[in-house]
Amino acid sequence: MTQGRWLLLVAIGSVLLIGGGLYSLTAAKPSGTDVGRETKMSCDMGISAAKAARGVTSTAMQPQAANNGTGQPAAKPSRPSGSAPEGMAWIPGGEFWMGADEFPDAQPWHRVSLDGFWMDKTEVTNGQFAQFVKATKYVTVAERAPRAEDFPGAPPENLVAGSVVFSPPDHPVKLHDHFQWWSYVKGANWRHPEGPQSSIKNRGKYPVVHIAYEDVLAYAKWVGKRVPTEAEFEFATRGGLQRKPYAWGDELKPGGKFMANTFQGHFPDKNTTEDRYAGAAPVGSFPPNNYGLYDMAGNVWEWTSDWYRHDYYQTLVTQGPLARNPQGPADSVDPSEPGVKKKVHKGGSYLCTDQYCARYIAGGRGKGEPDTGTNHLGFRLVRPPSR
Ligand SMILES: [Ca+2]
Repeated sequence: MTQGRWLLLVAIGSVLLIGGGLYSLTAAKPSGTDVGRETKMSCDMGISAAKAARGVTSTAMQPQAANNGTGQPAAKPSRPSGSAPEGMAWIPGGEFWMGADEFPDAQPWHRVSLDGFWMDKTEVTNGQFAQFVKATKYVTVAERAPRAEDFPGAPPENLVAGSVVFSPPDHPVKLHDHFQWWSYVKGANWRHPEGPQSSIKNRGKYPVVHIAYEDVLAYAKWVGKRVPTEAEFEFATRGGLQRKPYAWGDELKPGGKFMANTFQGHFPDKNTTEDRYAGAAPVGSFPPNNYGLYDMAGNVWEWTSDWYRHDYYQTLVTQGPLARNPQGPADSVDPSEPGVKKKVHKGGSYLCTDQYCARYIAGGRGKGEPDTGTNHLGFRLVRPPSR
């Protein structure tokens, strides 16, 4: 078990509201959400503040040129013959610029070369996950009661199955304390995304949420696919565009059109839902990118297989001008929560706004503990070509 889930369950000051089945963690230590844990990162202040805080790292470490000095060709981009696996798109591989101007942990920009792969066109849906559970009787992490021996010091009343749910205040709040809008809800899991009273009835086409990393691995094994690396996810997001801020180009809303499910209004208290969705949307509700992939930006965050280190890109550029099929660092470091191991999340969610998070930007990076799902985190998978 990771320290973060332990922190969540032993948090002094947790309040159990039996009637609502709600654990308020207002006075708790950081835990449980990828957005929430980012309060010490400048990128969480919104785009303008993030750019202002970018400082000295952005220009000094830029690689000099594409594919400079390697003398080796890029990965072969040819599409395998035969029909595509159901629901998957061919991502041709090749070289691209990876990074972002807006976030210190996404710098410097660096060149990456990838082999081609198949990728799910959409986030994995409730309907797809239900098939897996029906076939295997799998029980997700959020559905299991935490064991006392895994969480020494946790009050017994806190050892209940549940997950982290966005529970916004009804008034404006300062953005430094994410427990003002995140709560640990007893009985929240993929079948009950907002808690025991909610369900996924008529939400078969919505992305499955409250999925921990081991749940992703179990589904992947069953379906014969694997989790994308961070580089694969970002390459696929960009759809062949080079160094653009968004998966579709230069503007967040070209011609006034919403291209992704994000948050409009005043975060977190007033969601004006100009893009029609306050929460998750059915997969494929917004236009696909150049590779035919939907919701690579927004809707729900998605797991990748990489461990998160804030300085990983800085390390990569010291190892050569071109990173080939990078798999992420060997360990995890997040300065905002030292000692807590996290995986990289990509794509941002329906809660990302230019006031906070903003990681629907193609090079943005999120992060979260492997044992922690939320109601704005899901996944999709990839498959190498069969040769
Ligand atoms: Ca997504």
